[in-house]
Amino acid sequence: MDSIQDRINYLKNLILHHQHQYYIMDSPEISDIEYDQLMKELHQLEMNYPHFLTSDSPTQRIGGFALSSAFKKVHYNIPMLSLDYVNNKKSYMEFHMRLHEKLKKDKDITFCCDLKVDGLAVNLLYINGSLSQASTRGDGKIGEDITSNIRTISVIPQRLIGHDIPDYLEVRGEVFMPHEGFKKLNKQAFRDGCKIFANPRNAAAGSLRHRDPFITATRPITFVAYGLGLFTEGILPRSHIECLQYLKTCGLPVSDYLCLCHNSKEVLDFYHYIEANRSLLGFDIDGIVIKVDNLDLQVKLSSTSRAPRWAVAFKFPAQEKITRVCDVEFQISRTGTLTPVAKLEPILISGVMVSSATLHNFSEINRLGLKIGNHVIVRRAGDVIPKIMSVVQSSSYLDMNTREITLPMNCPICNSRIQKLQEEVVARCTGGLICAAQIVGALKHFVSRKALNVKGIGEKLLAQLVKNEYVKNPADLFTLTLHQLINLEHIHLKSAQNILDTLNDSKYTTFARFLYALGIPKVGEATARNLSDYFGTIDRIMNASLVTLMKVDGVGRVGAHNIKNFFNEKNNIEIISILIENVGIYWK
Ligand code: I6G
Repeated sequence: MDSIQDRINYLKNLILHHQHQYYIMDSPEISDIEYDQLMKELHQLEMNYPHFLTSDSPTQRIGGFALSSAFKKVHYNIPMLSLDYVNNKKSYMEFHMRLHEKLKKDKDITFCCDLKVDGLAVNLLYINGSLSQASTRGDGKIGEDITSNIRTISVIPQRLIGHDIPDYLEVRGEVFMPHEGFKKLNKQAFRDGCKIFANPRNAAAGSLRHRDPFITATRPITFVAYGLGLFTEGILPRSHIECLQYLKTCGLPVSDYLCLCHNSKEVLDFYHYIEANRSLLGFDIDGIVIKVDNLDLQVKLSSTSRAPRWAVAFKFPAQEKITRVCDVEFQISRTGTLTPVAKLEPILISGVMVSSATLHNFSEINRLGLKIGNHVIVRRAGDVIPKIMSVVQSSSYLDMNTREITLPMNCPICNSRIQKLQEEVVARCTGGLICAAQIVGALKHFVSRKALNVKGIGEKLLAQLVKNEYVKNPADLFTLTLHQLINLEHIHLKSAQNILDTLNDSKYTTFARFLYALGIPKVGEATARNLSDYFGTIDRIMNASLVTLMKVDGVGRVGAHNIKNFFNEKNNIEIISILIENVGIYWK
């Protein structure tokens, strides 16, 4: 077995490698959670075995930044610190009590709370009101000069507005990419065959530290100021909130979500409010930041070499966790499409036990390169259905006994054949008329105005009929009895009789309506009419080749396959023959 020191050295080297990939190459090989887990393990080992802790350990760096030789270095007189963080109420209350003890204050302390935007900290230097240099946080003492790139961000003023602007003013804030821009950027990158960014923070980092500012200019990044660095006299704010209000008057963007809280209860209320509404913000945050508002008190509390003692980040529970895919099942939607669903080893994500995640369709499985048995990163954000983000690449997770995911040949619900055409992303169950998963949708379509036009039968009634097992396919509608109908909720004798009468009337229809009513995918009303005109009888359509079907106006390759597969399914043929021969549906 490796010694503790070997493991520490291994982790240090591995973390340095991943830092290089992330910060210098802009090409991360592992996800943020995997990286955090390596850091956590190293941190834990160094805490348990402090004699192995060295000053060059990645855990001792602010923000864990590596510096690239591509950018000029910038030295900070006032370091760009990190923030300590808490991730539960108990730890937050400890921070709160610590402040009261240190300040020997029984009375309430005012806090200025803000969002912890998931971006990159930067320093903007204004000399005589003009933007003269911009730099990354780097290791906190030395950052990288990214002035040309920062000048492309339109919300950052090149000149500050107003009077009494200090000759020398450092503004600190966060560069980030809102969701909308991120989605557009990745969509375009996909079309162009370029690199897809893993998340908005990665995209913002890649954009901000791009060697070509013309590329940065095309990227949807923005900025919000969160505080001041070094400044010469001119302004004399007494509180943090006044600093931010002042920056706003100078033309700099500051947070729209600042909140002054006067005690721990108000801070916790703000935390819960933001957590509940974070999905509406339009950009990623990973918590809130709580700062002592009074600047004199900040000075009294001072900072460590890493972080201010007067502030803390209160992080939200992680929305992403690692777990294992035990199996993949296929669900049939109301329209017959197959959705692969990953069955997971249950895992608690932001307070909810997650045991399955959608995989959307087969190309998603291919995109992820997913196999049963893989460890994956699962994301659960707000009320959105849990989603698999990626397969874990880290060698710390050994995936034994993995298995390819294969499309079933037959529908798990009705056993009809599954169709997957090359040109379609989705696979479909071909048992449209009998499949229990599709039946309410199929019946709704069957009775709709442009199909058999049975008035008085809506979705709610159909759902009741299916639930009571009175109806399993469209032919069963015509065997309904008055007794069955009045047994249902909200159906009185008169409306029950009306339903039976209209069902009876609907038996006389047109061939085109009947074809349309079958609900064959891609056979809409107009195509059904064309098929009816071209073939005239159902037997001729059933026996037509793909080539002949494609001669009909509106029938392409996919449509022709759908028709062929529909009529190849014996369950469908059986229902059609019952409808025509037993029920007595007819047309002239
Ligand atoms: O990285 C940060 C993000 C947001 C911060 C920060 C912040 O306030 C909203 N505030 C400070 C004081 C520091 N980092 C050091």
